[in-house]
Amino acid sequence: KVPAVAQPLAEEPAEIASNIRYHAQYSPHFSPFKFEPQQAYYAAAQSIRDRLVQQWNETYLHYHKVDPKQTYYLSMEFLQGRALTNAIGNLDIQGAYADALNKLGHELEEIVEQEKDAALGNGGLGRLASCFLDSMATLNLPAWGYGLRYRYGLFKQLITKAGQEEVAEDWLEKFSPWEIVRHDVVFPVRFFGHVEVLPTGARKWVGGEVIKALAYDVPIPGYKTKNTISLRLWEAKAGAEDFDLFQFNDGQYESAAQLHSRAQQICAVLYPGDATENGKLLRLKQQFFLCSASLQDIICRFKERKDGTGPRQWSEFPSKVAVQLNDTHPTLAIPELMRLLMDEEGLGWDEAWDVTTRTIAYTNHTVLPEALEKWSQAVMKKLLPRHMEIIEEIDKRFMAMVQSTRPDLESKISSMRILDQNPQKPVVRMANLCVVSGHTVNGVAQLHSDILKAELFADYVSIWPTKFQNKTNGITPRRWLRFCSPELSQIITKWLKTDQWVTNLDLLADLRNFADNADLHAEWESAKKANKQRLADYIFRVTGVNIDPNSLFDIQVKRIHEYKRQLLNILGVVYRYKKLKEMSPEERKSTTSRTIMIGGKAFATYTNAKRIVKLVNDVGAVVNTDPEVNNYLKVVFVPNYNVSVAEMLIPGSELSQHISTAGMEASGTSNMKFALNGCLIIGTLDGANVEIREEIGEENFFLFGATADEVPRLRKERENGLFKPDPRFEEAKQYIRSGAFGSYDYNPLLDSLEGDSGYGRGDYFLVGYDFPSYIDSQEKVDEAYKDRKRWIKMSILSTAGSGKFSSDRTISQYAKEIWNIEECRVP
Ligand code: DL6
Repeated sequence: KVPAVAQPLAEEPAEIASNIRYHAQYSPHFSPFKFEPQQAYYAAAQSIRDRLVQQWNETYLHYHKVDPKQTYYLSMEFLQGRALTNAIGNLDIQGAYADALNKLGHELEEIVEQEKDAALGNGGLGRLASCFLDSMATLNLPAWGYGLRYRYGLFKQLITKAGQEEVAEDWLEKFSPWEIVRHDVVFPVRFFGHVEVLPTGARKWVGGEVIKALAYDVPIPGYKTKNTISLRLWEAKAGAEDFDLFQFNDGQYESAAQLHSRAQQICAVLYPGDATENGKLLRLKQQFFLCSASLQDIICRFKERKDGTGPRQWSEFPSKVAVQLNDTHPTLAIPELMRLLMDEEGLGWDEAWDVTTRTIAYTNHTVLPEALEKWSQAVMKKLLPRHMEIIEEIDKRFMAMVQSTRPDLESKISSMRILDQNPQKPVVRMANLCVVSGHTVNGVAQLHSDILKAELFADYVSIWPTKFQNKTNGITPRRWLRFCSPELSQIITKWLKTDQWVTNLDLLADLRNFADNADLHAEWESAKKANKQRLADYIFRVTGVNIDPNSLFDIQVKRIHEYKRQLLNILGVVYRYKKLKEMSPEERKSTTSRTIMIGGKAFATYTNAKRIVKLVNDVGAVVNTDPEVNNYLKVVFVPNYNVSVAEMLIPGSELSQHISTAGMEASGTSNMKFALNGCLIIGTLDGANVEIREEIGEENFFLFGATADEVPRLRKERENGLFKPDPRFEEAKQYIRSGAFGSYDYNPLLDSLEGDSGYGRGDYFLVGYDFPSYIDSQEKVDEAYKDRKRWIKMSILSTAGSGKFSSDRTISQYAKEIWNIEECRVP
């Protein structure tokens, strides 16, 4: 029995203001005598949360009644960013809240800045999951996100003389007003222990340690719809019964609360360092914790929504439940679902396998070998003995199936197996487990999906040709245009005579009709200017560097990785700087002034990535203080890149760099955000760049570099000493080696472009090979920028061609082609 819900909520600014005041006064979090921006933020957020809770309740009551098939998106990462602007935007109450805050003596713009980013993810994969939630809600799809409530999310990046330093980012320092703890949603999750055979012959996992998973719901409102779905985050807890009062009173404080401290470790941080065995074990624990709690919850919901005709049949499960694994991180959902069905619900192997394989689908997000998860069989056996048995059985049955039906694959079996029996290091290959057990496997851009089928999963394709699909990634147009660039949005709405593009992004194509219109050009340029000025002010605030809003704003922001080639960018900058130095003052005046901004976090133990961060900072320190050139070139490292910083950078960008070695970036999604905001792209034929270029027109894309199918041959040639470097490449490296940017020893970093890159071969990422075409392409950028009319037209056409990259399109395809779910709109 659920009590009636809908209470009328304040609509008028005066009523909203009084509701905010109510929260400021009665909220237990702050003393009621202050109403500074921070208190105003928390009070406003709580007032907005009331609305979200109401919509959430209505949504779930409705789902309960209709009992549709639902999708559960399991992800170890959700990069949510800030919630306030998004919530009032989606609820369509932005104006009323701005006015209400005004009445209380505050500006909305200042209030939203008080919110800390919820950074429960690393980069593209986590942000994609968050964009997907926004689209699922907006499309009224019955869906849930499941993740972990990390105490500390992605680290905060400080830039010091030494380069990048990491400190814990305390997003829950005070509290998060966006989550609702559900004390009635708690599941036990077991670790370690052993397997017992019951008299019936059934197997049962017993003993070990049992930690509680407690649910926190973050409501996710759709855009201008009542549907509000949930991101359910699990926190690990131990109970009072696990606290040894006797030991505590005996002064043994630590051992008295051992399980409490072990529970705390599980959700302490996103990505614990996994260089040690302990670190690996903890990461595996996290993954299992997510899978087990989520599946128990899903099964509970499945059972509770019976139609009155008696208990549900398990064979119905796949027609009510779709589980999507976001990469291999939640792979343990497969053996856990098998275990729950067999050991807890009493199904036989065949029935459980049928249910599991019709329920689970897997998205691959990378072809990088080091990112394809493999877990030691020994660790798995120790932590999850029953799951290891199940995995062994899946492996055994898979082998038998291949041997009996496909003798031609005999020589491939050892690499296709789930268990890698290498005697030195026997591991479980998680991607193989997903491919064998999932009904669908998808890549995240056409090129990436083609590579998966042709290379990584080629042998499986011959067994299951229809299992493999492509779902090109997308981004939510709400956060990534409508809310982050209100100026440009207004212009688009004005010229298209509708704001329907916010939920039907294909409508942007009609902007092509006005691509030469001088009035649109003037408005477009003025919106861009305003965004550039806002960005320049921000850069000055966070770095102290003054940048010229009339210069070309050129941005590369993403995780720092050698395959993403920030090193190519900065070598290009060094080359540009050297050429500027060699020019006469008159010659310099005819160049295109540029401000190059690079931002991103390097994984804490990734040495070369950290050296790249340091190099960008060192180059900036020299260039920005060189009076000969600093009117023509500035180089800024944007610290602590996160979702909120992206929302500031992207609207103000004019050129963005997506320059990975072809074949290595699965998709990229920032390329879509930049293009949508009218920013031109310089890039390789990699990931979603390929499709972006097709959509916006090749004449509007600055292309360079080797193609994916050329890469293996070029690497071979390089290994065989057949590569002849361009003199400009040598010149740039030499300039750094000469100490032009300080005394830090960059030789090991530069040597990676020549000798051993750590991947066993020199310049594995082909920076040297692509350098000359990159420089040539950058010269074309400089020329194009001088022709304002041409540039603005290209910018408009970039936005006009971005319709395909809405996550609404991506999610509609998942819904139809993988999940088989339908809209379930709250009346
Ligand atoms: O699909 C989202 C995102 C892609 O856009 C990036 O190209 C890709 O690198 C990223 N993949 C990962 C995988 N990491 N692991 N494991 O983050 O996914």
